[in-house]
Formats: sequence, structure tokens, C-alpha cells
Amino acid sequence: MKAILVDASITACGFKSYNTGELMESSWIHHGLCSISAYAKKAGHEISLIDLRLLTGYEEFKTAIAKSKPGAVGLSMMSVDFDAVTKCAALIKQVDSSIKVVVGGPHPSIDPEEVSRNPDFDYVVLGEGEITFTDILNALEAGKPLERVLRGTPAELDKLPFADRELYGGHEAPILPELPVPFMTVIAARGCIYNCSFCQPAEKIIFGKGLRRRSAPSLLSELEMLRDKYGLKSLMIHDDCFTEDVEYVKEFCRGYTARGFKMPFVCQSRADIICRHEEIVKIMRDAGLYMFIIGFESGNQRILNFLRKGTKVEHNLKAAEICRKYGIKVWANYMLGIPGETKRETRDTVRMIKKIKPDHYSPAFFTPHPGSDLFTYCEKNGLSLIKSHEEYRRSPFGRKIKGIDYEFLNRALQDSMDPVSHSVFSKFGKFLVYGTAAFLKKTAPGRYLVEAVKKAVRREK
Ligand code: B12
Repeated sequence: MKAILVDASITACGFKSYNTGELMESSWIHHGLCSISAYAKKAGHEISLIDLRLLTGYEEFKTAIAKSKPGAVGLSMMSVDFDAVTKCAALIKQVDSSIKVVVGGPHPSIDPEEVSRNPDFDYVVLGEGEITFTDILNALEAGKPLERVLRGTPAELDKLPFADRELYGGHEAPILPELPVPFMTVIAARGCIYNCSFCQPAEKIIFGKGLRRRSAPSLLSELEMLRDKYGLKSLMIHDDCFTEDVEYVKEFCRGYTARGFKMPFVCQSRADIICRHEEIVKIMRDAGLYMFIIGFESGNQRILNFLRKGTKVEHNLKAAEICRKYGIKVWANYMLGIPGETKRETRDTVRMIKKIKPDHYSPAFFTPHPGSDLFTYCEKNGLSLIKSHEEYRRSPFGRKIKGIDYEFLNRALQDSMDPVSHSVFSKFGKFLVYGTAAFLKKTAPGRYLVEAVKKAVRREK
């Protein structure tokens, strides 16, 4: 069957934002859609992609659907994308009401009731989509009836074909401008063993309890394919925490070197793991690790406990020291304005970040995300100030919850960053959707991002 997948992640970047060599987030591929495509193509279906970030607006989307005449369209929805996805579904039905509209991804998995209320969605898939989306296409082709809300069948990860990057043409902008291109993102794991209250149980709901990870040889074979096909020169591993199984990391690093890779890579880790297993930092550095992205989150122990982060403030400080010792750059994720956080507790975070002196600051004002326990907590206690799905963004702008002095938070944010980073940040920060100001500062001369920001400002006007 002819089917179209839709990447509707325009909430942050807007239309006409894809792969203009600018904000990296606006050029990254959607691994869920790429995996669904690879699986469905293998089963004989004809799959293509409409990436809203490439289009000028919804009119162009409508025209593309009318031109292509698919039997089905699959839309992926995070909570922030709710409006864009529902708009697309309505337009598809306007073009031809017989086109079957399938929706899946984090938000339908987390809030199937809200999504199912919209009659434009013929099928709502909860959880993983490769097998189930293909089953839907098979059933539609055979004229077999299907339930409207379907629980996705999880796949055995090593048996899945590699992500179909051709959907996007294979190019992604590097997370750091100094990384050599072609840069690409990969993902090896589904789910997360940790239980942070600002995130979980979302991932348990989407991927089930625990964590499944592709074997190291499977991941390494994909990297070899990317080197042969695209000339891969640097990469980022998207896993929520790539280092949670140190034996896996060691196997990956041995294989990485044995297969002739020296290219720099970036991945996420945790402060407690870095402290407990300094040996893997050295092993990873020797293999090519360039930067760790670390969720330090807070410099106050009561807040870290409230977040169920499972780390200590001392871990945060020591982990940064260890990274410095091995020459690993640090990208610091941290949050200000957590429910119940006092000004003194916020200042603890500022003090900690100043001590850490990260290479890249990635601050956020706490934002309640659907699917997390803190979202439910904010709803129950009437704390949320969020009025539309589009505001479910982790960003250091705007007012997110009651009881927080955001003027104070803005000053704390400024205080947490070095002056150059903050001056760039305050000028362009609104457009720096993933990273922040230090990013511009460090790029000599940071041209592409500056250009991107200017373009974003023009678009905004
Ligand atoms: C990589 C990543 C990103 C990347 C790339 C995003 C992308 N397009 O996939 C970037 C950095 C851009 C990003 C941004 C954000 N992200 Co993010 N991201 C992730 C991360 C770590 C991995 C995603 C991934 O590739 N997973 C693996 C693939 C295979 O899974 P998947 O994409 O979910 O797809 C599977 C199923 O969901 C389903 N499915 C998905 N789409 C469809 C469509 C159909 C038709 C069907 C049938 C099935 C289906 O089938 C897929 C295959 O099994 C996840 C956490 C995680 N571990 O999943 C968070 C996560 C998805 N992100 C999250 C959030 C909150 C954000 C941001 C809002 C953060 C922010 N800056 O404020 C932004 C929003 C960007 C936007 N849309 O405007 C939340 C979403 C929660 C929610 N309630 O929606 C997650 C779950 C993290 C978390 N636990 O909080 N993110």
C-alpha cells in the first residue's frame, strides 16, 4: 500500500526550517518514523515522508497529500505537536475522507483518551509502531476490519532493519559546530531504568518497563553502514543514558576501535555513573567520546530527591571534575523553578553550575510534561500555567507553574552562566531550541547558528 509518514515537529522550529544548516534540532531525523518506514518497506509497502519543516505552510501540506493520493497517512505526535498533528489530520480528511489516518508516538501512548476523541484519527496506536503500522497497512489492503485503538507490538530490536534515513536524505546538523560532518544521530535503546519524576512513567508507558537495547554489534554494524554509505564523520547517540550498563559500553568501545572508528561521538550519561565508573570515561575518551550530556538538574539535595534523580550534589560536582580530567566536554542540563523550590534552593543550583563551568549550558524552567509524575502533581495541585499543548516545551522562557517568581528565575539563569554565554543567550536564546549560548560563543565564528538565528528572527517578524 502507498502510505505517507508525517514529521510534524514544527512547534519549535516552524515551517521552512529543515536542514538549513542551522538549529540542529530542526534537522534531526525522527528515529521512530525511520524505523517504521524501514519495517513497512521491507514488508512491501511504498512509504514516503512529508516533513513539515520542509514546507512553507499547511497549504503545501494539503497539496502534497492531494498529489500523492496515499491509502494511509501515519502521523507522529509528541505532546507539543498535538495542534500541528490534529491540523494535518483535518486537512487530510478535507482532501479525501477515505484516506486512513493513523496516529502514534508519545502523546497518543500517554493520553489515548484525548487523542481518540478526535474523529479524524481512524487508528490510534499506543506504544511501538513498526509491526503494528505494517499490520494496519496489510489489513487495509486486504479489507480486513481493525480495532480503532491498537496496542503496538514491541519488536525485537536486533531484528529490525536499520532506520530508513533516506526518508530525510541522510543529512543532520551537528550538535556542536566543531564536529566534523557528515554528522548523524543514532539510537540503541528503548525505555529507561531510572525513575525521574519529571519524565517517568512516560517511557514505561511507551516502551514498557525496563530497558531494551540493541546489541553492540548491531549498533556498530549500523555505524559501518553509515560510514560506507554517507561517509559518517561524527555522531550522537540519543539513548536517554548510554552508560547505564558499563559492560555494554566497554564492548561498544572495543568494537568501535576494532572496526577502525576514531570519529568523535556525543552521548548522555549520569553524574553518579561517571563517579562510580571513572574507568569507562577513560575507555570512552580513548575510543572517541567528545562530550557527555549530563542531567545535573539541581544543586540542592532536597530537590534532587524530589525529582527522584537518584544522584547527589557531590556526584554532580565530581562528575564534572572527572570529565575535565579526561578532556571530555560537558553539556549541562539543569532546571530552575521546580515545584516547591525556594529561592535558596535555586541559588544552590546557580552555585553548582558556576562551579561546574560547563562547556555548554542547557537550562530550563521546569515544565510539566504529560506522562510524568510531576505533570500529574502539578495538575492535582492546580499549579500548571500551561494553556496549550505547544507550551509543553523544555525551555527557560515563559511562566510554567504557579508559586515561582520568574523574574527571580531570569536573574538566577543569568547568574548561572558566564557573561558572554548569557549575553548571546539573552539575544538569541528564544531561538536556540536545544543548546544555548555558549554554543555560539565557542563556534569560530559560529556562523551557521548566527545566520540561523537571524533567519528565525526574520521569520518571527
Ligand atoms: C531523540 C529525542 C528527541 C530529539 C528528536 C525527536 C524526534 N523527532 O524523535 C529532539 C532533540 C529533537 C527532541 C526534542 C524534544 N523532545 Co524528545 N526525545 C527524544 C528521545 C530521547 C528519543 C526519541 C527516539 O528516537 N526514540 C526511539 C524511537 C524508536 O521511538 P519513538 O520516536 O517514540 O517512536 C516509536 C513509538 O513512539 C511509535 N511511534 C512514533 N511515531 C509514530 C507514528 C505512527 C503513525 C505510529 C503507528 C507509531 C509511532 O513507534 C515508534 C517505533 O516503535 C525520547 C525519549 C525516548 N527514549 O524515546 C524523547 C522524548 C520523545 N522527547 C520528549 C520531549 C518532551 C521533547 C521536547 C518537547 C523537549 C523540549 N525541548 O522541550 C522536544 C520537542 C520537539 C518538537 N517536536 O518540537 C518526551 C516526549 C513526552 C511527551 N509527552 O510528548 C520524550 C518521550 C522524553 C521524555 N520521556 O520526556 N527529542
